[in-house]
Amino acid sequence: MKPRALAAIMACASAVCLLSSCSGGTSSAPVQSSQDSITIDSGVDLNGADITPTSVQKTRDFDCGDVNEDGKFDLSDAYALNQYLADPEKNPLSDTALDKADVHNRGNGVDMDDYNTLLEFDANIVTHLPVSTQN
Ligand SMILES: [Ca+2]
Ligand SMILES: [Ca+2]
Repeated sequence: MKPRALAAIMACASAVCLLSSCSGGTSSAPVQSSQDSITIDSGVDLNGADITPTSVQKTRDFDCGDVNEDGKFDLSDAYALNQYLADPEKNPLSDTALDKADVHNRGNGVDMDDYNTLLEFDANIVTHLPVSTQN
């Protein structure tokens, strides 16, 4: 097992060496395969984050998260809450909107946690609103 693992590391290391040392080299095949494995390694997380959202089923209790009260949830709701948090006097929200904006630990009012939760819901990191971190 160990020699095999070591061989894999050596192969990987030499591939990296090839990559870094062969700018202008004539053999493109080894570089090609190295780039492929690097792409896969670094792309799994990125792709996972990007691909997962399209297949995620998101749910909301009542009209939770619809801060701008247009009947649906999107990034503009997070924006509306952001504007309110930045300057409540200049960008007031109705009591109903504030209730819908309280998506994180409902009942504790609106703060940056609610805003972040809206962003996470939009990005499919959170799949259900509201969110509670209290037991
Ligand atoms: Ca909305
Ligand atoms: Ca809250």
